[in-house]
Parts: sequence; structure tokens; C-alpha cells
Amino acid sequence: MKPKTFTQHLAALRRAHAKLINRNNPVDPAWHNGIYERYKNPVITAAHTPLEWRYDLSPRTNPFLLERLGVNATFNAGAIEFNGNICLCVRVEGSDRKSFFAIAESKNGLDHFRFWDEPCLIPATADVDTNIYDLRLTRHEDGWIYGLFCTERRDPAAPPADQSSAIAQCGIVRTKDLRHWQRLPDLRTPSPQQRNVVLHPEYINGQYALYTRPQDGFIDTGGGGGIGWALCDTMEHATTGAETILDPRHYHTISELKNGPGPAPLKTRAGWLHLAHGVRATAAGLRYVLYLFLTDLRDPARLIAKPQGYLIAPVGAERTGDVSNVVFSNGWVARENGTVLIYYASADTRLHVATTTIARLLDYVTHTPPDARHTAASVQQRLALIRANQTLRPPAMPPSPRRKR
Ligand code: M1P
Repeated sequence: MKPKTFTQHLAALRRAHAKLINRNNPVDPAWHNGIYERYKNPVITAAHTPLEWRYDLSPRTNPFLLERLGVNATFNAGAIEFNGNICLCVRVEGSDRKSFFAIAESKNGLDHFRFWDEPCLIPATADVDTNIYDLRLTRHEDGWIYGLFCTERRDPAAPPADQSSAIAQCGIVRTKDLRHWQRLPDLRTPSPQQRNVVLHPEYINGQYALYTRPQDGFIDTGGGGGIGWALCDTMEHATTGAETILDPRHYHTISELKNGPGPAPLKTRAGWLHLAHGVRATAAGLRYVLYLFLTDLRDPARLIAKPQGYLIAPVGAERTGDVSNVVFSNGWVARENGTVLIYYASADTRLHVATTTIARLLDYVTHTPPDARHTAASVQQRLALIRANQTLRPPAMPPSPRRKR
């Protein structure tokens, strides 16, 4: 067989890429919990990134059509409705382990996501970021769209033998069009490290409000941890006062090791709806799941409802990848008709969508009992459910097929 020419090889790559980004994404019929739908395919994978970002497409300089700059993963995306479409600010991780942000857009938010021609150009501060990731988008009532993300630099106190200790802080950009990003000074808080910081969409008594995740060390939260709340006067030189913890960690729960805010909360008639991640330790490593809670409409730092357990945990193929047993979310969108699109990544590798409605999420968050904290009380919760069901008249069963005699 004759080897493929450059042109044939490139045509095959283009066909495969077009097929991938144009495929429909049906609901997964095998999944049912009533709370949300899952979908058959991830919405964005590394293979969705444009060929121009990975290959030198010139037969003169790249006669073997080699991939020059690989993409390792696409995950943890901020999300926003923009000009009627869904735009995701995706964390794209190159094969060199550096992450960057890129906008991918879709009409329905479920499939046909297409990256804009070029990734986002995020200006660096004087203290250049080594890596940036996990951007949360907030459309603030001041008229700007803010992006708060994690910026990481090597810990200057780490000895030369330690090439992994870092200082994580919150970087800030703002934009009006998702194309031009104005970099503002990094957030300053009383905590030595910060990850997962989120801007609340409304002023609180004339101040900006932030959900934080204070931590003492780069990996361990240490004495810190829990989802915090802090106020600051301006985003242009954002400096907060003391953080108060609104959702602490608890022994033997889904977030005993650490937790962190996900996307900016959604405003509902019953309160601010929050999506967050919780982490526990297992013999196989850390397990990240997503959970929901509600805070007071007038005082968003006051927790008013928190169901026990998780909302989303990895299932099936979602379980494996670069960092297995992880689901993470920093983006969701509530549409005007009440639909909610939840973007979650699995195993720090690929991005998925789940769909639900504000009505279903409020029902879930207000009618699921809170964590009972110990087994005996947990069994009581389940007994209450079972016994209430026992008082119901048995539903009419479909007639069983008659046997032929
Ligand atoms: O690997 C799982 C997640 O770990 C970190 O999250 P957290 O700070 O809450 O532990 C982040 O690096 C995140 O990007 C990643 O998905």
C-alpha cells in the first residue's frame, strides 16, 4: 500500500476533527436519579482543540505532519451565556503541563462546541505566573465580566531539591467581550495560599464579596480550609479583611479533607444556590465529588440548607484519567427558561455537561436531609423514607403477560 501523502493525511485529520466537533450528544438513557440528566459524550476533549493549535500545517516545514505542540487535557471550565450562546472558558493543558484558557462556544450548550480561533491572552503581572488554571466567570452588577483564577508560582522558600512546592493565589482579569482581558493585581487576603476564589455577582453594602478557600500549604489546607467569605472595597487592588468560614469541613463526610467553591452562585427565589467540590481521602488517593448548598438571599454568607452527600460523583469512564476519581466544576449557566447547564470535568482530563432546572435543584437542596453525622442517625433518615413509602397504596403494576397453556 502506498503511504499517505501529506495532503491525504491532513484531509483525514480534518475529517476526523470535523466529525468529532459536529457529533450530537444525546442524553444517556441509562442514567436516572431525577435530579439531573447525564449525556453520552464529553462536551470537550483534547481532540476538540483546533488542529492549527497542535500541528505545523506546512508541508515545507513539517513534511511528516508531526504534532508539534500536544494538548494533554481540556477540563475545569468557567461558563457564561453570551449573546444567546453558551461560552466556556476552558482550562486547556498543553503536553508541557502549562494550562491556558480558551473560549469554546455552542448554541445549545450540549454539543457542537467550537473553540474560537485563538486562546485567551491573559497578561502576566510583574511577578510572572508559572501556571494559571480554573477560571470562574462572574457577570458583576458593576458592568464587567470578571475571571478569577488560580495563579501558581514556585515557592521561593523551597530548597532546590523540592521542585513541586508552590504558592497558589487568586489572579483577577476582567473583560466585556471575552476577547480582551484586563489583568488586575492578584487578590490579597490574610491567608498564605488561596485557591478556588469566586466573585459574588452583586455588591454587598457597596462592597465586592468573595468566596474563598483559605489554606496554609500548597496541597494541604492545614488549619485553613472550608469555604470562606470576605469583602473588599475594590477589584482594582483587591485586598480583603478577615475571612469567615461559611461551610466548614467535617469529620467523615464527603469533604472531610478539603472543599472549595465551584462557580458563582445562582440567585433563586429561595436563596443563593451554590455548587462546590468536596474531597475525602481513600486508600486509592483523593476522591473529589460535587455538592450543593443554599445561602440566604439577603446574607449570602449564611448557610440555610445543605443536603447530605454528593450531587455528582464520577461514574463509568469518568472515573479514570490523569487524576482518577475526580469530578470538579467551576462553571454553570442558568438559562431564562429555568434550565441549568452544569459543566463538570472528570479525572482532570475532559469536560461534561449535566442538565437540570432551578426547580429541581431547589427541591433537592431543601428536601434532602442534612448530613446526620453518624450511622445511627443516618439509618433513621432512611427508615423515615422507607416507612413513609410503606404507607402509600401500592401503585398499579402493569399486567403481566398471560402464559399460553
Ligand atoms: O486534581 C483535582 C483538583 O485539584 C485542585 O483542586 P483543590 O485545590 O480543591 O484541591 C485543583 O488543582 C483542580 O484544578 C483539580 O481539578
